[in-house]
Formats: sequence, structure tokens, C-alpha cells
Amino acid sequence: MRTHTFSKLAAMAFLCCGLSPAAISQQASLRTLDFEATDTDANGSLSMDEILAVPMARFQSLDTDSDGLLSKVEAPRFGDKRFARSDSNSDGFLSAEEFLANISNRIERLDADSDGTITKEEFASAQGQRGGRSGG
Ligand SMILES: [Ca+2]
Ligand SMILES: [Ca+2]
Ligand SMILES: [Ca+2]
Repeated sequence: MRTHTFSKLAAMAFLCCGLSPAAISQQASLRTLDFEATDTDANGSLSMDEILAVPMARFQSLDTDSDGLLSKVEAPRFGDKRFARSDSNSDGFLSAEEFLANISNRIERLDADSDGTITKEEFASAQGQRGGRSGG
């Protein structure tokens, strides 16, 4: 299985064009997640693993020294406050678990029937929840 080139491209775009960290973090948002692209086994629903593969790839691309932990320097978009909040064991680094905890919570909230997978409906309704309609 081949890893997504998306995060690599994003990382490259970040390096080459100086994309702002904010732009990257918007891509990380669940709301902008591409359902089809994320549904790697194409079974029409997203498992936790499938969804976490996206932020996990991001984690790995941020972890420039590949020690499995993000320092503040590696994760500048977090900012001091958010970093401290995410760093639940206060060791000054974000482990993958700490990095993903936030997003895991959000995924669990997406999973309306708590069956451990996100159907397209659950995904769509969660996307629609915020911000209301956008024209049309
Ligand atoms: Ca690191
Ligand atoms: Ca930590
Ligand atoms: Ca579900």
C-alpha cells in the first residue's frame, strides 16, 4: 500500500512557497477532509484508522527529526497555549497520541451511532453543522 502523496505535497508546498501554518492547519481540519480519498478501502465508511492516517501523516511530516515526538519548533502552528494543552504529560513534546487525541475526540463526536466508523452521512451532517449554508 502506498502512502498518500498529499501530505508530502503539502509539506513541499510549505517548504517551497512558505505557506502559512494556518493554511496547513486548515487542511488538517476534519471539515475539509476528502471522504473518498480518506476511505482507502472504499467501503463507504471511514474507520478511525483511515481518518487518523491523515493527521498521522501530518504528524510524521512535522516530526522532522523522526524521534516520534513533536517539539514546539516542529509544531509551530500549535502555539504555546495549545501546545501546553495538548501536551497532556507536560514533557514538552507531543507524542503521536497527544497529537491525535484532539482529533480522535472530534471523530468520536462525528460517529453519531458510535459504531466506530464514520459513514458518509455522519460525515456530511457533521460538516453541515458548522457555519450554516454557503450560498446556493
Ligand atoms: Ca521530533
Ligand atoms: Ca507530551
Ligand atoms: Ca457511525
